[in-house]
Amino acid sequence: MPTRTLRAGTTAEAYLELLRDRGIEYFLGNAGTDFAPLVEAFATLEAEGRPAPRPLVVPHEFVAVSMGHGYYLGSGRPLAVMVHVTVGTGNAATPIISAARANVPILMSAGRTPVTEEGLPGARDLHIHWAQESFDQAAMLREYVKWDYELRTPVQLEAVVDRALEVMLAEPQGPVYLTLPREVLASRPSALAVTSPSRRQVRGERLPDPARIEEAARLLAGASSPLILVSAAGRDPRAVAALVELAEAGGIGVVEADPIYLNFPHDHPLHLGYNQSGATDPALAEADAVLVVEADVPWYPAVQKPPAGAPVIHLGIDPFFSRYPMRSYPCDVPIAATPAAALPLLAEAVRRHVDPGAVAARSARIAAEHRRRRAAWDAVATEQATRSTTGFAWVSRCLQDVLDEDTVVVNEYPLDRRYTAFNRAGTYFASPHSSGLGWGLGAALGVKLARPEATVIATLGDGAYFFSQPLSCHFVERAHRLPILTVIFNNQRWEAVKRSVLGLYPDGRAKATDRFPLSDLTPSPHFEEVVKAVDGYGERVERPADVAPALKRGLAAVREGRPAVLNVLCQRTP
Ligand SMILES: Cc1ncc(C[n+]2csc(CCOP(=O)(O)OP(=O)(O)O)c2C)c(N)n1
Repeated sequence: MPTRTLRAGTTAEAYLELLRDRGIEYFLGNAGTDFAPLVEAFATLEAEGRPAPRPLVVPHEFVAVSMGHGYYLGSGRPLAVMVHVTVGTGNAATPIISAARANVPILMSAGRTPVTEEGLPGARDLHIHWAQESFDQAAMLREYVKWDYELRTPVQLEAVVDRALEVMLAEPQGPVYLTLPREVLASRPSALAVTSPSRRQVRGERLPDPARIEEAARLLAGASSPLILVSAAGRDPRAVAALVELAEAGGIGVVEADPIYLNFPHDHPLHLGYNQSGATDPALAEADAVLVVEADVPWYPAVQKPPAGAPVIHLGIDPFFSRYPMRSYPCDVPIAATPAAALPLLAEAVRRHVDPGAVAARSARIAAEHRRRRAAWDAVATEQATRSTTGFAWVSRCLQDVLDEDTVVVNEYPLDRRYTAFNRAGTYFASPHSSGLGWGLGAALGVKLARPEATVIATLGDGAYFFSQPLSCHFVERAHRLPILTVIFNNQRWEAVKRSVLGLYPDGRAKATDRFPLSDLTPSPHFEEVVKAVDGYGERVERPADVAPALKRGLAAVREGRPAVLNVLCQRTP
């Protein structure tokens, strides 16, 4: 069995060397006094030319964890994040919730205040070391991580690191949390022998139950208006091609339900669009068999449900969303499997059962509806081009016009997919449905870290920009050479809050008086100035005609290596 000896001047050195051995390329840190052994270890490993993950300083924990999230989306590889004891963990909690709900693995770690009050190297020597101790530090994250543990002795190092990686990479994936007490990191073990490469492999697809594939195929093939609803299958780029194969095999229309990835090419004639919160969709009303693929909320039961007689099939790695406390969607046929593995099998079974004539007729009917919907969306975007106030649809359409093969968009929700066509897997990422605002900018930086050659654009509201720790993000852009274009859809309010009031109180006092306290963000800051603090490019954009040229200027700045921000004053409905 191949082994490697880690020289291990300290446990911290051994830890970093082991992480690199296990494929962790980046270590994003928001440091404190608990990091002293790690800072020393990084310096030692660098001076001695020994392997270690690349350390990147990130000035806010929210950004560091969001970057870890984006890095995984962009590369399919996890990285390590480390924060300062209890207080750093508190700041990291929201993006950890996002990673958990999106099944994104992150090796999340934090120091522990020294346990000993004297006597050991690393023992307490500051007032914080008493007040920062907690009875159960991991409790802050426990509901949202798959595993938590504390490294108690260097003897355990290999076992603990491999356990962390094994659990976070096993499906359904998710973040794990490892605490690292200062005395343990500072301890000086003798050399540690570790197995290398690791013998704790987690590779492998989850294959579906063949009986369920057969059952689902018969239902889809025998229906006259089958429908696919998909939200997150595109996390695995292979699933996009597999979904196309299935849709074509059965002549099945596809609606992306609050998609957080590109799941199905926008221009494909079987693409029927996007479910809109609060709106009904005739495609769902007419469906007589529904396949839900990786969608936690395929429809809003209070607004519209599939017809009572339509059988519902759920396909996904955990089609029951077992970690959600409550969720009651009917499920007649469960298919618990890796979508990229299950969808081709389902396509093949559908082909066996379906009448090719019916497929052709259905496909033609859906393609006509696809064209009709597309034309209506185009009309909305074009009409906004000549308004005096800029509309969200028009900004989205202008963005479409600057997309090229190498552009990736990270959307913290204002970009409307109806007006921006994404057609290739891995070119679009949106915020997880837990919606911990502030995720988008950090996630976009993570995508840029994963794909340095890509042009990365972050789209977010003025509300989300506030939440994103913007100066930390812009610092990271410059310090770590990760320039991206940030487009702020600035409607000068939290419109989601206002809309929820209108939804709940359609005839209420707030509407009648046009007063929506606690949702107004005026006077709106000169957001475009913030990025100038890191020598970036900022521009305020007011008129529809200025959007496209501003996007080109912003992208030109990014290509020169400068972070760029466009503060676009616009309204959802101009
Ligand atoms: C951390 C966090 N705090 C508060 C909220 C509640 N919230 C949801 S949407 C929203 C408004 C976001 O404003 P903006 O990004 O400008 O988008 P808009 O709704 O105006 O389109 C708020 C405050 C949240 N989702 N996350």
